[in-house]
Amino acid sequence: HHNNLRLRRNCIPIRSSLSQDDLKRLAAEKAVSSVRSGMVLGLGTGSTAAFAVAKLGALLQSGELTDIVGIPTSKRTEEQALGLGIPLSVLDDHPRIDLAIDGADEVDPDLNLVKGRGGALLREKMVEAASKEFVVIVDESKLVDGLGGSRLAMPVEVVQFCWKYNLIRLQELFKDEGCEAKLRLTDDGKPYVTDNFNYIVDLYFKTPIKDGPAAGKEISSFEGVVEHGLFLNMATSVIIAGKDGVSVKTK
Ligand code: ABF
Repeated sequence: HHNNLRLRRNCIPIRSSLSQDDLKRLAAEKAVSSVRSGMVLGLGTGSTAAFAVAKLGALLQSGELTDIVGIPTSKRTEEQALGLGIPLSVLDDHPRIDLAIDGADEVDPDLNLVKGRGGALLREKMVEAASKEFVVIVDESKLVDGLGGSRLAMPVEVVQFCWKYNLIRLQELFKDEGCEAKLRLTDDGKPYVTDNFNYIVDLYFKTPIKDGPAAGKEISSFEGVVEHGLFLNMATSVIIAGKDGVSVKTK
């Protein structure tokens, strides 16, 4: 009986047995394969980026890569990288980054992104804007026709002071898109606090955002808004892992 089971399992084609985590790892490792010794690297946040950081750590450990400096985009990533012995620094000391690798929540056909469901949008945007190359790694579930189209959160980081005032203004700004704005909470019902000690207002759209650049500008113009999750015109390429293989889209 036992043998039979094993036999059957071996017969399943590898492709169909790939889990979402396998896909994230495939995309991550493809991105890391373009890292060269001596590079300054932006290290992303989230479960997909964590696979990239893990692979980087392994390549440093085996000596296949040397002389790498990582610029983490969150405290979480900093901890992971420190645990793997990856040398770290900050933008202040490395204002020019060679390559940043990070995940995303949504990718549209023009490689514009929604990011920040993981809460690290501000540091991610600063680091990725400072990178010569910004490679996004996703499994195919992140692809959308229009930003906001996944019906999942589009985050806006706001200062704690009068956060509700900004929540109402944001909801009003996107009333044509049927926007519902909510303060992000932790599992125990307290406001989620970012690495920069701010709150996050999550925007949920009924229809995709019509004009991304205009929306980004308007959100940023609100006093007390620190950053938003629209990453427009920033990705230089997107690596997409799907059941049928890994593909690369470049601008
Ligand atoms: C970061 O991690 C964020 O910008 C994005 O919100 C999230 C994606 O996480 P995961 O890879 O776990 O889906 O890239």
